[in-house]
Amino acid sequence: MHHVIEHTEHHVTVLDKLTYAGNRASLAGLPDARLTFVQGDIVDAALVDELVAAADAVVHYAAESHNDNSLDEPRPFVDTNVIGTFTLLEAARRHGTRFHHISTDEVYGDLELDDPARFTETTPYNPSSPYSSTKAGSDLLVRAWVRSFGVPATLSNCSNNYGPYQHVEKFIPRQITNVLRGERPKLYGAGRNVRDWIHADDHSAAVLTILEKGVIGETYLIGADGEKNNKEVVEMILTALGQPADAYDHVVDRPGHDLRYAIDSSKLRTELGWAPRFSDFEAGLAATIAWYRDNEAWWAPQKDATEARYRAQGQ
Ligand code: TDX
Repeated sequence: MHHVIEHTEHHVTVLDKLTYAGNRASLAGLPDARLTFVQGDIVDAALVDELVAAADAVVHYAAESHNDNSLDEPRPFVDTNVIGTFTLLEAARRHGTRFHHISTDEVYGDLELDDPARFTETTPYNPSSPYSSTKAGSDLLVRAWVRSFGVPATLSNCSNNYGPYQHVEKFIPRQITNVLRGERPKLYGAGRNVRDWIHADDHSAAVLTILEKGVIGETYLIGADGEKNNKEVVEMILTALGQPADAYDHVVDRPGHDLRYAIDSSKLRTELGWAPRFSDFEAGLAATIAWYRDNEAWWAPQKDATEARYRAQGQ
């Protein structure tokens, strides 16, 4: 959103349900003339139809996205991620609207820690969690709507995002805000799991590139060669905030916890000419820490409820 407003002339209509994860304050400061905000649900077919009828393109970011929540209560994931995507696709089909579907590398399952392989666009789907299985299902719906109905859609599957405005349930902002509040970071299991980190601005730039230059029906993997294990990341956060690098707790592991994700984004780089701007993870992390330090009013209202939910799960 911020990226599109800053880098294009487009008018943007945001459709957001404002669940626990939504925050109207994330749009504060953006120019009113460029932005329309609609509170609503992507499974509301009448509302979706009205909005899609008036749009040149739909970029479908809306999802229930947190694995831990999907293990606790899967139903909203099926409703929003599967039925919601279906509802948007049907509207795009009726109006012939350009559609871009945002998805995740988790649809490919996980890799062994010592496997040199990375995910590519041809890796077989093998999702592990209720969350990733609903995202995999939504991807397949998009592919079928391209093939069967000619919906002009592209897809992208991105690795783990970090940066400003990320809900404090996610790994990096949870640990930053814990330390800022004098709490110890919480590492699931031994902390050896590897995630492939990309700055959210790089993800946004990639999506815009695909929207402008992507080939209809194609999938593009988005990643910035940012593999790190969780223990390394926690140690970097603690060090950056002036704490001993080992001042964290190990907590109960996530059931079915995917070991490693890693993206090969060659197709996007060579065919569409995209490249990440945040290649220095430590610098991007430092800027993210500074943002959370300066924006406590944005995250404080979410923090207690998030930690209460984690405590109930022993995490
Ligand atoms: O407190 C924590 N401690 C911890 O060790 C939390 C919240 C997480 N973790 C671990 C679990 C993962 O190995 O950190 C890693 C990252 O966890 P999440 O932030 O929950 O992300 P992940 O499960 O990898 O999924 C994220 O990236 C892919 C997003 O939530 C998904 O929506 C996206 O599709």
